[in-house]
Amino acid sequence: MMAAVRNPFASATFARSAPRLPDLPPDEGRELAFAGRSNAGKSSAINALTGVAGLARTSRTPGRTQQLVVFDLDARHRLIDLPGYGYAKVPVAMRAQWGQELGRYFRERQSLVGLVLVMDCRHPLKDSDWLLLEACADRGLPAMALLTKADKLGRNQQQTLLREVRARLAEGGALVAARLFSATRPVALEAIRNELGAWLFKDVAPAP
Ligand SMILES: Nc1nc2c(ncn2[C@@H]2O[C@H](COP(=O)(O)OP(=O)(O)O)[C@@H](O)[C@H]2O)c(=O)[nH]1
Ligand SMILES: [Mg+2]
Repeated sequence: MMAAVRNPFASATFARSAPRLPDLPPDEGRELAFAGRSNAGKSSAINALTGVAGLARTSRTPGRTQQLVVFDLDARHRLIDLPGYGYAKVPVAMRAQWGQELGRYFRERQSLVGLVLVMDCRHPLKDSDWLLLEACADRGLPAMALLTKADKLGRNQQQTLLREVRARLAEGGALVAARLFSATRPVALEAIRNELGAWLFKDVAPAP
């Protein structure tokens, strides 16, 4: 009999909201960051991956709360929900400040082991997404592009999109795995969990 497959993220609990970088937990242990444009489906992806309904707050209207949200898996492993970017209604000064904070987070955070870049599959790889991928590449950190809301596309469209995104990533020289994802109709959820779990709990390079 096959052993039941354990979800490496099932133990996630809300730990804290951090308005600024100094409010994060001490830079020890290992953490995986989730980033993406506002409304891309970041919170929904965290809920689907952890299997903890309502863990990360989802919303129909892009929020203005620009905070880092920390979810603990155990004393040494965390998920970080980074503030969404690209939301026009956030005041320009605030956006600029957050851009700098995010940049600093990616440059300096030692416990960061990888990025999950959540993108609405209908609007992939915008400029701000590339900035984050470049920040990861600069440090040799692995990233996974989650092309979410895949349920909005037909099967053929999904495969075409995946091929296009992979080609663009390869062209950009990025060390990035691209996966289709849907929070409402989970596809390959277990494989994605295991892949990300390996980054967080082991020290392995991502598959292309
Ligand atoms: N159809 C569909 N809707 C989704 C999916 N993921 C998120 N959404 C919806 O997209 C909106 C924004 O999602 P949310 O997770 O709050 O995005 P965030 O701002 O990136 O955290 C919400 O109305 C979600 O219900 C998905 O995979 N499929
Ligand atoms: Mg969110």
